[in-house]
Amino acid sequence: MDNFFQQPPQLKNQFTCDMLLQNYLQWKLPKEMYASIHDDLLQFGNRVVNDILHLGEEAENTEPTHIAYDSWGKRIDEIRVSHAWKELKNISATEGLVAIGYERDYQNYSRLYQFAKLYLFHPSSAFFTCPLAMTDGAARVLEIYGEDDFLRGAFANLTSRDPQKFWTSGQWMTERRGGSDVSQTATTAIRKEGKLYNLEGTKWFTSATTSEMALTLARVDEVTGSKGLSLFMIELRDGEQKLQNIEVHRLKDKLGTKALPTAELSLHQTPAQMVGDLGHGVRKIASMLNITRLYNSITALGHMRRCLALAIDYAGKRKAFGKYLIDHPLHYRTLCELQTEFTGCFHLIFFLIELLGKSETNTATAEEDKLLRTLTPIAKLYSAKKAIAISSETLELFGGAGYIEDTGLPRFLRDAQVYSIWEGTTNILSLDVLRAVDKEQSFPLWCKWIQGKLTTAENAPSSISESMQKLIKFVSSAERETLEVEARQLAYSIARITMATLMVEYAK
Ligand code: MFK
Ligand code: FAD
Repeated sequence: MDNFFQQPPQLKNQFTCDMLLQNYLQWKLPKEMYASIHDDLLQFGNRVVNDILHLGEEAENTEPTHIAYDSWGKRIDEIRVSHAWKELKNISATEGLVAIGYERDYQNYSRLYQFAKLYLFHPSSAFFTCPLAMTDGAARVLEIYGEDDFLRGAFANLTSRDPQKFWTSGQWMTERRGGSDVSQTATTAIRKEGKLYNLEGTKWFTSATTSEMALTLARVDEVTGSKGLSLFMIELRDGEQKLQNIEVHRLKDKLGTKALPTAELSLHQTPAQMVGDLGHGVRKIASMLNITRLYNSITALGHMRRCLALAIDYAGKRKAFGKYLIDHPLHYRTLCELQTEFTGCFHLIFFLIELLGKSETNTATAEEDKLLRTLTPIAKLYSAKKAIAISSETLELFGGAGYIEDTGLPRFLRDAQVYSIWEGTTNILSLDVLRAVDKEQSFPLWCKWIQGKLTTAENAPSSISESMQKLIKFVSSAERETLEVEARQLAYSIARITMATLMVEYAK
């Protein structure tokens, strides 16, 4: 009888074994700040492979359920989630996963610290980062537009470290008529008094429906299109924790993100408060979108890193043809190529987080604000596609085991597919790049910025400048219609040139 059993891949402290993260933070952060957050990251890197990982697995194995009626036939629309999912919420509060970004103890560097933790947290969290993304986005909207005590109170809840006070938020934009084309929103708002309204309509995808609040869009009058939409805040439950005039139809049966409840629901004269003035709801909710799109990027990045960490560990344990996989040049090269793709995304995403921190503390230049606006959809769309590709490739690096459910590996592939769909599909974000380029005149500015970096770097390969020249030639001569058809390729090219330039700068 064959008594051979393969050693499974193992995860070590995710902070200490991530040299790129450590070196990057040491490079970017003031010395005393790095020293001050080091122990927290060390401790958190350990938690994400111990208690948090176990909670994430428990949450995945205990899917949320929708209880429409109680035993006596009364409509209750309760959404039951696992103990583990609730515990992940408490941990998110105490670890400051949203709070760090708003306490701003480290001024413009606070976002780098917060997102480093999110990057570590995500692949163990069963997508608890989804409610955190929407919570952070809602906090940013309320920080900008929350002009009264009620909205300021909600902001305090969203950014609290106290599990008893901590709220999460939903982001209800998608309706049956359109998720990309939000201008087709059919939900209406009838004014009661002042800024208080009742909403009537159906929302087709609402994730994290156990959240305490949501931001949503509705139409107050007959003005069509997206400019006629206003932004509203709904407090979902009353004092007895019952949904306030909200009917849940069902939970979606999804390819992945199994622990995350995503519901279809209707609003029936649901009380809501207008956020900001009447109209221009899309412009206002864009502040949320730009945050959630950066969350999408950092979570896709954490996802890629976890796949690679497992595949690299396994390559040092599995033998074939007389030696470890890692010692086979072709297997090693495959890993190196994936690691390079990941490293490029790492630099692009962390660069944008640095800019976000500067922008929110009013220390960014006008040029940096425009770069942040233009590169955010690019980072989201590019990292989403890379997360899918790297999940697929790393599964293959485990051979047959990568296809077998109880190894936990197939989940990476199922989950990865969502990054390119929610928070704006690849094509919609490619068109958003054109929107930003038009509005901010940011293409020449980006070219100048890249050229400035390449001039100061002696080690820059000439291929980056050559790609730039080709792109400049194309953009300056293309008709508008051509630019739209090529928007995806344009976004990919900008992503690749930016990543290569940032990597050259880092290697200096
Ligand atoms: C785990 C991590 C991730 C967690 C995920 C959480 C769960 C998933 C939740 C969701 O999926 S929520 C739903 C997400 N939905 C989308 O992302 C919608 C995708 N569609 C778009 O983004 C469309 O491009 C858009 C709805 C914005 C098109 O709307 P419009 O109104 O037809 O566009 P228009 O007229 O160009 O823009 C209106 C205004 O908004 C303009 O400003 P002005 O009024 O000043 O001219 C635009 O410049 C502005 N705007 C649009 N996008 C912007 C923006 N401003 C800043 N940043 C942006 N990204
Ligand atoms: P459509 O808009 O119908 O798009 C279909 C296809 O057409 C896409 O490939 C798109 O790229 C393409 N397309 C559309 N317009 C154009 C164009 N002009 N040019 C080129 N191509 C175009 N939404 C929320 O509001 N809140 C949530 O909490 C939420 N949670 C979600 C959770 C999950 C797991 C998923 C999968 C989705 C969730 N969504 C949520 C919905 C998500 O944001 C939408 O599905 C997404 O924005 C796309 O909208 P749609 O499904 O209506 O597709």
